[in-house]
Amino acid sequence: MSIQFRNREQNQLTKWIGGRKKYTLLYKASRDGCTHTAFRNNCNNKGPTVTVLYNTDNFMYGGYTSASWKSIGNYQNDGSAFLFRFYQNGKWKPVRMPIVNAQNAIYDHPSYGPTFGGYDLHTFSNTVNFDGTSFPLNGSASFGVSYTMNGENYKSIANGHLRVKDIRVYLVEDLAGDTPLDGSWRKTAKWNLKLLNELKEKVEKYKPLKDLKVPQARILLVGQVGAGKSSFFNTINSIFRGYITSQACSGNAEHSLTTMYRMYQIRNGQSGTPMNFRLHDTRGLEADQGIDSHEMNYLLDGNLPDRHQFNPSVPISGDTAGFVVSPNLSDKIHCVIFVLDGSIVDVMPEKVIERMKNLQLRMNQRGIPQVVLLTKIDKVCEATATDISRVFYSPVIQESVDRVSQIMGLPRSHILPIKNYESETELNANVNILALLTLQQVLHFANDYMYNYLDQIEEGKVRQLNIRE
Ligand SMILES: Nc1nc2c(ncn2[C@@H]2O[C@H](COP(=O)(O)OP(=O)(O)O)[C@@H](O)[C@H]2O)c(=O)[nH]1
Ligand SMILES: [Mg+2]
Repeated sequence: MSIQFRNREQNQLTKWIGGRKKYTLLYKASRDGCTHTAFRNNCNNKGPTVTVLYNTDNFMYGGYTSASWKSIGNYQNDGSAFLFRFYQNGKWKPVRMPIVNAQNAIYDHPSYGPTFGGYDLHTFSNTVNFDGTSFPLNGSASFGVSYTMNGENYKSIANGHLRVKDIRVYLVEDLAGDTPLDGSWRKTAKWNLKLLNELKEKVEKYKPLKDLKVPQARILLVGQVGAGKSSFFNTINSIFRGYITSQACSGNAEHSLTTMYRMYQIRNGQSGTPMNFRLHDTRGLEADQGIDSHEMNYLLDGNLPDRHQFNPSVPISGDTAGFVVSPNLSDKIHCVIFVLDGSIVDVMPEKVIERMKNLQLRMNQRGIPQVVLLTKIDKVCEATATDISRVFYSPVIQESVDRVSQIMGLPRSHILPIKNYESETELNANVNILALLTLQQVLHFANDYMYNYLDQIEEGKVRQLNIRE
């Protein structure tokens, strides 16, 4: 038995859970570290998850919960939770152990790893170091407290110890809701001029939450040079201008064409007044240069001014020209868009992925929602190139979306395929619809972040502290 989570295991789980399911890796101890912070940063507030332990004697087992991990410091109720075993001594021996005391389905403590029941299975607390061959987990297993064991015990499930090669947590999502009957893999309203006008109007009327006195949602674009960050701004800008513009320089260049931080406004076509969101265009992110976590902290917290000149040889500090010393919520980033070139996601360098993961950590620490803009889909699927409205019917694009969702550990609904204007001289209704669907989605996520912030204010929990590492 190798360390994996393939069709056999996935199909078995789906049978136990019911319906049609899709699994996305959120957390991997061997990659992210066996620490409560890594687990919490990657898995809190994501939805139903399955935790899988790979023990050193080739026992593979774990637990499923439909409750979202949240660090509430208490038990969570979940009548559909269960523990399970896939392999015993490397042999396929699937067994499911259902919850009996639903009140105590999981114990959701901020300094704990995944913990099921009245400590039926407590994986670890705080930090466990890799000892060269395994993670000797510091949790405990009192199987049979909140779950029925169906004749199984600690020995038959885990060989009586908690030494594991890895712990993985996967997001469990519904496939059915995402697969409309007409053959498309993502449901949208019918694409026509009515939809286009409705979308435009919604974006024009968009307002961030009133109570927070945030005049504009701030959306940060992050990605490799040439991924299409500047082109996305140009595309949105063109839609509202009513003709193709290229205000933000775009093009192919070895290094980043964008060396200046720009907080682009988009003006409402009719009145010419700026709309209530800004797209922040940054310099590129490369394997060994470009935007790093240090810079990212300042970007996310709103410390850097519009037109800040990125200078790799001078690290950002309080002395940086125009440095915003005490930014408030309206200066901060409310949603991040990772821009990935859809035509090369298969060959994205490992180092770039690693860097993005690092940046994600900064965003997760702040609870900032993230989406992926998958650009250049016209280069991925010919049918879509000739008719952009085919995008959600294209199996190739669906596959790319799945893969990126795995790589980034984000739900598939956060992966948004797009075609930017690049060589066109005239607007196209379907290109506009897709771009506006995407923008609308992003604005929803920005609002989610602000709602969360509002909740925290009401609970008196907002710490004015900026997170720095
Ligand atoms: N075919 C195609 N080309 C695109 C698309 N988006 C951007 N491009 C091209 O990709 C190149 C890099 O885009 P740019 O916006 O400058 O990338 P940035 O470095 O992320 O700002 C330009 O030549 C664009 O015309 C797209 O959706 N389809
Ligand atoms: Mg650019």
